[in-house]
Amino acid sequence: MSLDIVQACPDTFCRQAIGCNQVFPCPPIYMNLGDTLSVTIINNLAERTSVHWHGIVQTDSVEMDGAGILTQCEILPGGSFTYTFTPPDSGTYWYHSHSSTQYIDGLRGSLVIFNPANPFTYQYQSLVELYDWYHLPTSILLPEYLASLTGDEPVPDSVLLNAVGQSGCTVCPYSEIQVPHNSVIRLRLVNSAAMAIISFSIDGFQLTVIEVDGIEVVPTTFDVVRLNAAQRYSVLVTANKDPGVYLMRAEMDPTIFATPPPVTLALGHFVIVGEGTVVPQAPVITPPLLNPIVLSANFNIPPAITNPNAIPFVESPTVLTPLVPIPVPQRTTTYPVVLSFAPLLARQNANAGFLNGI
Ligand SMILES: [Cu+2]
Repeated sequence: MSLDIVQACPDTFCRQAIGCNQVFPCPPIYMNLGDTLSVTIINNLAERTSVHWHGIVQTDSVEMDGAGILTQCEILPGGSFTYTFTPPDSGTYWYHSHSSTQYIDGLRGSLVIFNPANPFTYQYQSLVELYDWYHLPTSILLPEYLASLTGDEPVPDSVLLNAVGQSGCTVCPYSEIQVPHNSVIRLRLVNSAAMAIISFSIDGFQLTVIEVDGIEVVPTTFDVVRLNAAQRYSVLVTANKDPGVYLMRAEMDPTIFATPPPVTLALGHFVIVGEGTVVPQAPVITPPLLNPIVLSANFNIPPAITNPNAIPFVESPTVLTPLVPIPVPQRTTTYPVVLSFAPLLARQNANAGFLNGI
């Protein structure tokens, strides 16, 4: 797979971006559990690179993890490197540059590992790739960010749903997923954003979560699934409404940015196709839900610690349960580990802190 600078206009604004094999966006990779993945990266960029396989357990193949500088020397401009590994788990993953800010410029894609013993029932599947999109390249954004005194991260210009968004357009493009009437489709949601928290929903349909970051879970139904950057969920959707066009929504949470992004919503078309029926072109208008059931990762902030000898371990409660629970290993040996944390400080706008004084 070659890495190339290409023209990209995913939300109708055109800019230079990183593509793969001369194409933006970079392609998804599909494989079966048990297969060996072998990808040769040919670096046609003018800078060093590396490609990380996000979420893949690399127990016996650490040198293939793709964390530039940490697990390998970066791939020089004009150079190449072959990643070869056999993932131990099925599920929905993604790959991205692990060098500088290249993935925000486009070096990202999805990695799907099919489970031959799939326990769920569905007839179709599709990826739903979600990420924030910047109209300026990070070669401009990063120096600006590091030079600013506010520490505010760059604000994205729009959000993309399967590499299509709507920004300042009157005739806008929409991504499309087609599904036959009355069938069940598995949507593999991937948030490969730089920063954005993105909520996904389909007007008038419920989403039944069956996978979280490669772990199959007991099917649980929601109206909206909210993904933090790098999270993945698989959801089942039953196409049991009349053939027609329904709206998929990818909505960025504007509150994490210093100023709200100019565009926070990307729409896509979820098209139910009936045999012998002509699908109406206009999207079906569905009234918004008053109390949508939202799945959201829960980040609990531990209570203030007053007794240094009694540090509470706070687990995040979750409404999801693994399909095959893996018991916590029995404790056989106790290793005391002392960790001390010093407050964060701003250094060249990179958030920094001290762990055990380092
Ligand atoms: Cu990653």
